[in-house]
Amino acid sequence: MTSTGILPTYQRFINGVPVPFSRRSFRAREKYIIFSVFITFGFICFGTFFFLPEFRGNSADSVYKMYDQMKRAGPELLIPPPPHLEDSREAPRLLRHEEDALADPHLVDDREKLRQKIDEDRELKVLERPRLQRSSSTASRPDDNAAREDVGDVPQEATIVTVPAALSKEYPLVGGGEDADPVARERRDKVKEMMKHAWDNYVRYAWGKNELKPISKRGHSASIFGTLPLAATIMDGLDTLYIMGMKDEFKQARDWVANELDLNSMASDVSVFEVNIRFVGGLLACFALTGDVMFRDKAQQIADKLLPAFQTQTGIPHALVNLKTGASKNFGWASGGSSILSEFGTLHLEFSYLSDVTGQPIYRNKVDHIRQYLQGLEKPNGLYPNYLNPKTGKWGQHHMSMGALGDSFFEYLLKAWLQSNKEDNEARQMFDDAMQAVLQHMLFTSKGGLVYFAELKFDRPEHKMDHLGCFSGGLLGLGAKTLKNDMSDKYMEVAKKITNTCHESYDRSYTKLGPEAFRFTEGSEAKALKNSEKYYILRPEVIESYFYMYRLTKDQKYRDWGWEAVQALEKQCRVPGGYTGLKNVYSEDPQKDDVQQSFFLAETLKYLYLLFSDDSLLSFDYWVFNTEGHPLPIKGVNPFYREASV
Ligand code: DMJ
Repeated sequence: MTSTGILPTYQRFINGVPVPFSRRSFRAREKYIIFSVFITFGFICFGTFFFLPEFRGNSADSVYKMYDQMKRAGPELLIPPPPHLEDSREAPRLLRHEEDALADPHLVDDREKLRQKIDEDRELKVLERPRLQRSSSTASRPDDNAAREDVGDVPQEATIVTVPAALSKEYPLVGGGEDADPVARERRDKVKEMMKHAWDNYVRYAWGKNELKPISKRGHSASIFGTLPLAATIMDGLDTLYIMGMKDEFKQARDWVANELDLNSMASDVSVFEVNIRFVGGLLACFALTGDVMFRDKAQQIADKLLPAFQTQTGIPHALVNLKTGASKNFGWASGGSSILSEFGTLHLEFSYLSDVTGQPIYRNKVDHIRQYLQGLEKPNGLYPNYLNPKTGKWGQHHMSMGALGDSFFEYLLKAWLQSNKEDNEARQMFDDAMQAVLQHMLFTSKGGLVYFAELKFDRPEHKMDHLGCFSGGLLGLGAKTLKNDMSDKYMEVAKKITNTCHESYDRSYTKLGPEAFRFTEGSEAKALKNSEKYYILRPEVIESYFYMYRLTKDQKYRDWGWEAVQALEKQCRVPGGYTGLKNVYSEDPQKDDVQQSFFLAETLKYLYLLFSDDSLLSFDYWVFNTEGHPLPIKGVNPFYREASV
């Protein structure tokens, strides 16, 4: 017997001579085997249906249920949605047959009503354009004139008026900022073109979804947004579009928020912190910039959905909340059910501002309570651990970090003081005290002379710095420039050195983009060692520090470093469908992660644009940026604050 195929074949002999194998049909035994295989296969395929849970019940409804679930999951799971970039910008139009039907004299009334309805829908409620008043404290600021020019000559009192959409061009202009240097202007134009590329592709392939997969050309959602498409990229991108003067794109995004953002469909666990900094922060920034009360109202509706997370024994909020049921909980991995410092400590700017623009104290009360709770706790060596148990009110593991899990808590102490026009002295004091401890226990200098913040794990330093921690250069610079005290010189010195180290982490990679975390060991400095730390996901923190440090020092090198980053982003991360992160910044041909993060539009591109603008655009004298790069006005000096009259 020889076996040359799937089925056994038999060599036949006639008189001992092998007969060439030339028959055309199967013999009976082979037919039997083939038949059995087909029967078995058919039985398995068909029979499986009876074991599927959806088919166990006898109702035909279950088929529809399944179809419905697939629809909700999003058809682009199977097929990418068709492009609708152009036509979605059009105003609603009647179809031809609708026009014809309405031509019937009996339907003239209906037609009128329909037109009226369309017109009403297109009306916007905006606050009138505010005028910057020169207070004695700001009278001599060099950029005062530029800021006054931006907002024009308008009534001082901000009152609510209703104006037709046609006048929406009358949103107060917060734009301009063209630098005197032609090179900076050219570079800024390039950044705007990058924003257009990122945005247009999001619109084309992932409109309404949280983020874009620029290579697969479809929507993407990280677990922080729960399972539903909440359009994180729209929320995060809106104010960048506005600042860059991309009016059509802004209008389209604004209309999506007004008409499509469906809070009642949000039956999903989301991160309180992420929803606050991206959604509430993004919408409040747009309210401040435009006066369009729709933004304020949406921000309030979303913040209201976060409030149940604060119902814990201590009032320290949980990390996750279900937007429909209000059930809240913490991440299982966080030190015995603890809440995380950088999360519950990064609500203050948005919640305080929301109280002021709505006249509802509840939001500020919540964050003031967190502040008071922290004030009452003993801090080990003056340091704040990353974990706090909301049930027992005790610190969890004593891990401290200026990067992940700690970072923006420190940022919001300084910025709460700035947002209050330097009246919230408690916040400034807490910032200075915390920084003193951090500088004393967590600041190190490598053998090669690089300064960095290490992490502490039960008093033992781990000589590793996160990309996330690189925001601290800009933060310390801001701390140094906004108050002259006995810490300010040290702050500025460290700010420069940290920003330099973070630049080194970029410069020491093949791609000229920095890793997620870098270490300082005997043989290697400012480089990632573990494979799991070598990725770059379009994060902003290093560029954020370049922006702050350029504004604060006017040292040209920060602009040059920013331009290096632009070139690296273009070379390594730009693809025809948008911008992607990289899996290994040290690789000559890095694999791409196929995600365009929403913070790339909110922060990375915004900070680059501002880096190449002059100081009049979102001046530090009038604006403070939340941790997601959304500008919020400073109380008392910036008439865009738009406080509710109570
Ligand atoms: C952003 O969402 C915010 O900056 C946040 O504070 C932490 N990091 C991401 C971007 O890296």
